[in-house]
Amino acid sequence: MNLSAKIGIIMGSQSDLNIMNDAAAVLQELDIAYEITVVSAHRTPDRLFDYAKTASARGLKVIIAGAGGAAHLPGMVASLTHLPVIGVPVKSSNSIDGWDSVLSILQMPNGIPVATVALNAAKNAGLLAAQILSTADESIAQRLIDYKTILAQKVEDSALQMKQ
Ligand code: RP5
Repeated sequence: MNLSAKIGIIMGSQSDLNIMNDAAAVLQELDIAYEITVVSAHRTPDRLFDYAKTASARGLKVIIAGAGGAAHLPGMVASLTHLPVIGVPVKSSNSIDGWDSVLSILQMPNGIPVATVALNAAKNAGLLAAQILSTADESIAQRLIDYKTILAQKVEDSALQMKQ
């Protein structure tokens, strides 16, 4: 456990790690402390309860939860904490083109929101989590501004190349 972690990244299975690593990578790039682990809603419900119930007291500010199939992990975590939860629908091997994961995470009933990113879009989940933290942290805000400046510069560079 990383006690200074501000963002918790969890996933339903180790098979989601390949996708969820994109969230970790962008947080590393932005120099934001995170913790990452596996918590299965249906295989380890007690672990899920413990993780979500202790998250805020452990210093986490945002939770990113990725899962595939009947992907109830993000919604269940959101039901157990007041922290913002970002859901990453993962296209698992038995999926119906990922729609199972997308709709399971996206279609939360009123009262328990999960901010859902696109299929397999763990990188955007990491960025969104950083943006939430940036509302109370000027240095993270500045790093996000720099990140976006670099993105824009890459487009300008490619436009220039096409012109030549
Ligand atoms: C979900 O089922 C996981 O989030 C994963 O995306 C999918 C398949 O899990 P494994 O059978 O590979 O463990 O619980």
